[in-house]
Amino acid sequence: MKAYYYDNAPGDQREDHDSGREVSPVYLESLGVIYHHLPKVSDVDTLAQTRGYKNRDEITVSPEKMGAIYEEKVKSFFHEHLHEDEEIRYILDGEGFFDVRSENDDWVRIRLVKDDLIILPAGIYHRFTTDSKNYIKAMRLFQDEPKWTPLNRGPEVDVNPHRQAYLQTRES
Ligand code: KMT
Ligand code: NI
Repeated sequence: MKAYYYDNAPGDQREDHDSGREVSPVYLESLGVIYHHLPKVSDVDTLAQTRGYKNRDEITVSPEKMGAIYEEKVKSFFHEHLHEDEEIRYILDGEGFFDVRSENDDWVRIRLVKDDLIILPAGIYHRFTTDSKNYIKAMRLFQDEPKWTPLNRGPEVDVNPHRQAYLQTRES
């Protein structure tokens, strides 16, 4: 894992876009974003159990797996959105970027590689992309009835109760 401010330069979303300003795991925690490096899947099982996660699946995001829809999918993952539940991703292979909004509404880019696990809190605005290698395999963990609908950023979603609850937690 490496986290840094996104440079906002034009160019493909899959490039590094590293501004050179690093972001620490402690700062990520202040945003409610939790990171673990877990080489043992049994540790993922424990974390899932502790947080009440009962289901999981695996997704491979690559042109080989997705074919013609790959480019479209990558673009759709990159639309800024939030969820009403937390989002847990465990990287099984390859690498990719999760971008999350900082307190000042800047993008913080989190580069995840194999064995990295990230927990994004409900209500945080974020987006995802593969990197220039165009390959990531990830485990997605689900609670009982997750509401996975991505809610795209906009005036209505800004006042969503889960968004408001997130902002309150972040302030405290
Ligand atoms: C997400 O939440 O955008 C995804 O699930 C993308 C694929 S998982 C690395
Ligand atoms: Ni998401």
